[in-house]
Amino acid sequence: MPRTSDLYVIALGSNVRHARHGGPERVLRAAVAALAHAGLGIEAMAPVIRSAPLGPSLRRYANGAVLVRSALLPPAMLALLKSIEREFGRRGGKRWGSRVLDLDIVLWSGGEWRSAGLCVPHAAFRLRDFVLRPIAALVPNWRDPRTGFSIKQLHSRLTRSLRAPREPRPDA
Ligand code: A4P
Ligand code: MG
Repeated sequence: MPRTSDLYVIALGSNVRHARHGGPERVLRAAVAALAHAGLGIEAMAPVIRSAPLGPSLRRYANGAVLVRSALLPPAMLALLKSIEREFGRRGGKRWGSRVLDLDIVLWSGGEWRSAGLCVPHAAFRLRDFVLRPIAALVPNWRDPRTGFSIKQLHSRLTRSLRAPREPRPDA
């Protein structure tokens, strides 16, 4: 059967101003326009959130997510996302360093995909509030093919574990 319309959830992140588009939130909006211009069908966009940086960067991020429709298979989708990151001036650099635009494939309606340099669902998305929060607003009932939990369940489990008081150390 020809693939005519797979769905993808793409996460967007930015913590650097773009000379033309402006601050991180505007970068995300311009990136969604670029995804549409590249031929992806934009089904829905999650509200953009601001989040504290995970990792060495000091600047706060704007994070968001979009649900898109496309006939591309995951490797072709990744190549397209990388070309849009480059269009926005992102250069290969320090892992987790500040970036004008980061586009990650989080979920794909085909389920799981693994090939050189590509892992779908995204390897770390279950542990990141800045990824799960926008996605929970977008596709709360989408099931993670690996764990069977819905996005809403994954997000509330993460929120609970982040809030849970630490166990006292035995020697404390
Ligand atoms: N790759 C493998 N699977 C995927 C996938 N599903 N989607 C490979 C996209 N890429 C995937 O990514 C490195 C390589 O991962 C890609 O070349 C691709 O082959 P990258 O975007 O070039 O580098 P990176 O983003 O620095 O690494 P990584 O591991 O993707 O970092 P993350 O997970 O994107 O984290 N704090 C806040 N608050 N908000 C953020 O958005 N982002 C990061 C980066 C750190 N801290 C943050 C945020
Ligand atoms: Mg990335």
